[in-house]
Formats: sequence, structure tokens, C-alpha cells
Amino acid sequence: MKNFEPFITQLNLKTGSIQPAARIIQRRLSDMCNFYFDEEARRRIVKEEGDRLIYEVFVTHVPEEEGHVLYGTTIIYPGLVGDEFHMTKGHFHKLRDQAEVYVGIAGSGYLIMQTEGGAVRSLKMEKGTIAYVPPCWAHRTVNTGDQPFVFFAAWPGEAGHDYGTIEESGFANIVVSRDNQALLIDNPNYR
Ligand code: S6P
Ligand code: ZN
Repeated sequence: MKNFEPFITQLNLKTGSIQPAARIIQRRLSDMCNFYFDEEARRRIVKEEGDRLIYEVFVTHVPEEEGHVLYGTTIIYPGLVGDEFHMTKGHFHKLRDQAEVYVGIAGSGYLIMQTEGGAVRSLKMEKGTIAYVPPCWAHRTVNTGDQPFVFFAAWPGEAGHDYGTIEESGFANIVVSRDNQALLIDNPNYR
């Protein structure tokens, strides 16, 4: 950490891409088995329409170590799986007491959060919204618009990611399209 050189990267405010990026993670519908309420619809889309790109994450060259701040952008493409809006997998930080900051860049959606103690919150995000994810809150973002939902995120280098807990339990709330409106409802599959 001591000899790490200062550097810049370039954020494209229109597309959300970062250059140069250390990694570009692409999550397709086939990567999201059992994440959507309507698993049948997810399978049907993959089979009949192809393996949709749901979201991309641009992550920069920063060591995943204490003292550093990791940052990146996420681009969630618009669309529905059944009547549920495209979303990220969602995760807790492996070190539960590590927080995160999100900044909306383009498009709009929801940041949904929950704690292991059963608290649930959702915040609307759009261009210019700065959202704070406090320690111990799992977080997932959902694109409820018809344009890519792009946001910037920064989090502690040592935080790590725990995807397994959410993969097991799901989120208590899901965001669905009803009469062309985004509606937050209880997740019938929440365990
Ligand atoms: C990392 C931060 C974001 C997400 C990204 C994708 O701590 O919260 O960069 O990684 O939005 O979501 P997920 O749940 O697939 O990591
Ligand atoms: Zn996170």
C-alpha cells in the first residue's frame, strides 16, 4: 500500500464505462438462476430469446486491502424478467461493518437494502442522487426505467463480498411492473 502511485481514470458520463478498467464483470440472465421471482420466465427467456446482458460492472486497479478505497460503475440495462425489473444479484459485504457510497449518473431505479436483523429499506435513485449504504446492510439495485441505470460506487478495500447469503434467502422486497408503474412488493420466495 505504501508505494502505490496516484492515478486517474476516465468516467464516460453517458455510458458509465471507466477507462482503463481492471475488470469488466458481465452478468447475464444465465448467471442469475433463482434470483428472479419468476424462475420459469428467466429460463424461457434464456432459451427462446438468448442470454440477455443484465448488467456490467467496471472495477478499477485498486488492491483489495485495508486502507484503499475500491470504486467502480454499474450499468443495469432496462428490461423485465416476468414482471420483475432487471437488477443486480445483491450482496452483503463480507466484513459486515463496511459501508458504501453510491452516486446516480444516469437513468433511474431503486436501491433496496436489508439487514440480517430483518430491517428493510428502499431508496429511489436517479442522476445526482448520493445514497449511503451503512455498515451491515445488504444492497441490490434495480433499473425501473427504460434507459440504462448507471451509478458510481466506492467502498473499503477490505470489505469483500458475500453473495451466498442473498442467493440463499433472496431480498424481502422485489420491484415489479404493474400498470406501467414500478411497485415494491413482498417477495413471496423470501426465506
Ligand atoms: C460493490 C458495489 C457494486 C456492486 C455492483 C454489482 O460493493 O456494491 O459495485 O458490486 O453494483 O452488484 P453485485 O451485487 O452483483 O455485486
Ligand atoms: Zn457493495
